[in-house]
Order: sequence, then structure tokens, then C-alpha cells
Amino acid sequence: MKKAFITGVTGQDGSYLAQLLLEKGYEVHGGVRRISQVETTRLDALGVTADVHLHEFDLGEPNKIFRTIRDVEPDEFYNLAAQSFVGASWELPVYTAEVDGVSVVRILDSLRTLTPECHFYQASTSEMFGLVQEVPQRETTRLHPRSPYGVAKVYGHYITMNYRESFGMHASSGILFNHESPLRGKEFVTRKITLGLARIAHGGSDPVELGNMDAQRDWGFAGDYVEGMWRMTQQDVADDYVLATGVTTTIRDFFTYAATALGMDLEWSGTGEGETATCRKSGKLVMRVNPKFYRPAEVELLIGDATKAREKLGWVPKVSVEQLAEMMAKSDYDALA
Ligand code: NDP
Ligand code: GDR
Repeated sequence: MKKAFITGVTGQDGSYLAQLLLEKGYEVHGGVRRISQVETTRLDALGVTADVHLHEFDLGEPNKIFRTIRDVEPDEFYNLAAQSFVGASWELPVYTAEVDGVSVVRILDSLRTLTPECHFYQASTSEMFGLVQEVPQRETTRLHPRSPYGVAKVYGHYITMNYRESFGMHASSGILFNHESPLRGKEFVTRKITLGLARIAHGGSDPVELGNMDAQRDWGFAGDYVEGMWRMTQQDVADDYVLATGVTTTIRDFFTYAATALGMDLEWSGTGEGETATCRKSGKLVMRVNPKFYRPAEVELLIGDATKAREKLGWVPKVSVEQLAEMMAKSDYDALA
């Protein structure tokens, strides 16, 4: 039985990946932070908490990283833990650099010492592309990150490549474009929209307040993306791969898809800070822009080219952005019923 260790197992991707690996017969271990109460809501939602071996683990503690790897001796190591909210990274730039950047080399170096044959996966991101250099973005596109989060992830990405090249380690990076699900954190825009609209559909009167409505993202379903992570670690030779749908959508259009799924027909008016959306039938204001959600520097357009993953890994995303918006909106609506 293969043993996998997942950092960030309590997060969105960690939970779906734990479920996938359990289905494939793995012994699954995961790291949880020492906080006042361990949060396993997502693992609970997928019904897998009891099957995952949970270890107290924090990326900020190098000795713990070393000891955990020594104790578990994993065959595969998935580094998914991160301060993953781009918006918070301007408030927490040094912490984000430590957790999302420097800790990657701590893991790699411990693996090199203790279990050099272990296959390693690093959660890299389309945020590394940042300012648009090429459309669509692929593995070879020049990086120009636009947030402290993106900058920290660039370090994690290159140190993964460097340990592969320096020490022959099986270390892969998945450059994943945005992927969402009903288990997405509530601060991310898709979930903020679906939760806000579900509350309105149940009679709530607070409109959803959003920032930049013109940003475009390539959104897929998290369940599809963890399958791609696993495929990367199964290859004979480690490499870096983009995972994306190849379809980009504005925040406004995602909002419309989610509203439509809940039976709301919207009327849009205004632009920029004055933009609003109203439900035609009820006359309710459902969205207004609040500049407090604007970012100091924005990534305006992300659209990925996953040709390499399709050709070499046989990976193809199955869920469209419209289906995703519907899945998330209905899940939030049902949970509030
Ligand atoms: P989440 O925010 O849902 O999960 C992050 C996980 O990291 C949580 O389990 C969290 O634990 C854990 N964590 C945070 N800080 C620490 C720390 N200091 N030590 C140990 N664990 C920590 O993220 P996602 O599941 O969405 O993303 C997974 C990874 O993929 C992240 O690295 C993210 O940056 C990256 N990524 C995500 C994309 C996406 O669209 N979802 C796209 C591209 C990359 P806790 O539960 O205690 O908070
Ligand atoms: P992102 O996701 O920054 O792409 O990072 P997020 O959902 O936070 O933002 C997407 C876009 O929506 C715009 N936006 C808002 N965003 C939030 N969160 N809240 C708002 O009110 C709002 N209004 C508009 C943002 O400006 C942005 O353009 C996610 C994370 O999962 C990262 O960890 C991951 O690396 C990348 O995706 C790929």
C-alpha cells in the first residue's frame, strides 16, 4: 500500500485529494495546524476524516517538517498548504513568503535527506503569470507575479525545479489555474458570490459587495484538478504542468451564471465603482461594487493552455464554468434551506 502525505489536508484541494487517494487504496496522512480547534469540516463533508491519519504539522516549524517526514516515510508528498488568499498577502507579506515560499525548500531538503525516492508535488499557481505576457498562458510563459502571494509561489516553483535538476528528485510543479467547489473558502470570489446569492434567494436583503468586476479567470472544478496532481506524481519523469480549462470568464459573468442557477434574472447598470445588479423580478439590489475589495495590483486576465497535461498526462477537465457556478450556488442554497 502506497503512503501519501498531504500538507493542507484540511483545505479545499487537500480534502478532495485525500478522498481520491483513499479511493485508489493509499494510506493517507495529512498535516493539521495546532490551532484552538482542528477544523475538519471539508474532510467531514466528503466523509473521509476517520480514514486520514492526521499529524500536527505547521509549515512554520522546520523541525516538525523533518520529524513528520522521518516518521511517516511517504512514497508521495503533496505540498498543498499555503496562505492561499491573494488579497491577504499584502497584509501578511513576510508570513506569506515564509509559508508559501521558504517552507518549500525545507520540505524538499528534508525529503532529500530522509526519503530521496519520494515523489513530490508542489502547488504552483497561475498567479505567478500575473501581468499578461502571453495569451493563453503555458508552462513557458514568462512570469511576472503581481502580489506577495504570487512572488512567494515563484520561489516555491523554482526551488522545486532546482531540487529536481540538482539532486534528481522526482519533484513536479502543477501550475494550476483557479479551481473551485462547494468546499471553496468563503473569502474567494466565486464562493462569496454563491453564498451571498443563496442568502438573497432565501429572503436575505444584503447585496453582495465585490471589487473588480472586469477581472477574468479560468475557473475549473477542484475535483478534476486533484486528479491532475496525482497523474503528475505517477509519471516516470517529473515535470511541470499547467492545469486549466482554456475558458476565461469575468467576475460579472460568473455572478450571472450563479444567479441564473437560482432563478434570478439580473439587470446590470453603472460602471466601475457605480456598478450594480438588480433582480428584475423582486427588484432587489443583489450586487454593488465596494472599492475596499480592489487590490493594490491586479491580475486582469488568466486563461491557461493545458495542452501538455492533456498530451502527457491524459488530463482533461470535465466541469464547465456554468456547471461549476450552478453546482456551487445550489449547494449553498440547499445548505441554507
Ligand atoms: P485552502 O486555503 O483551501 O487550503 C490551504 C490549506 O493550507 C489549509 O489546510 C490550511 O490549514 C493550510 N495551511 C495554511 N497555512 C499553514 C501553515 N502555516 N502550516 C500548515 N498548514 C497551513 O487552499 P486550496 O485548497 O484552494 O489550495 C491548495 C494549494 O493550491 C495552495 O497552496 C494554493 O496556494 C494552491 N493553489 C490553489 C488554487 C485554487 O484555485 N484553489 C490554484 C493554484 C494554486 P487550516 O485549515 O488550518 O487553515
Ligand atoms: P485569486 O482568487 O486571487 O485568483 O486566487 P479570488 O477568488 O480571491 O479572486 C479572483 C478575482 O476576483 C476579483 N474580485 C474579488 N475577489 C475576492 N476574493 N473578493 C471580492 O470581493 C472580489 N471582487 C472581485 C479579484 O480582484 C480577482 O481578480 C485564487 C486562490 O485560490 C490562489 O490561492 C490561487 O493561486 C489562484 O486562485 C490561482
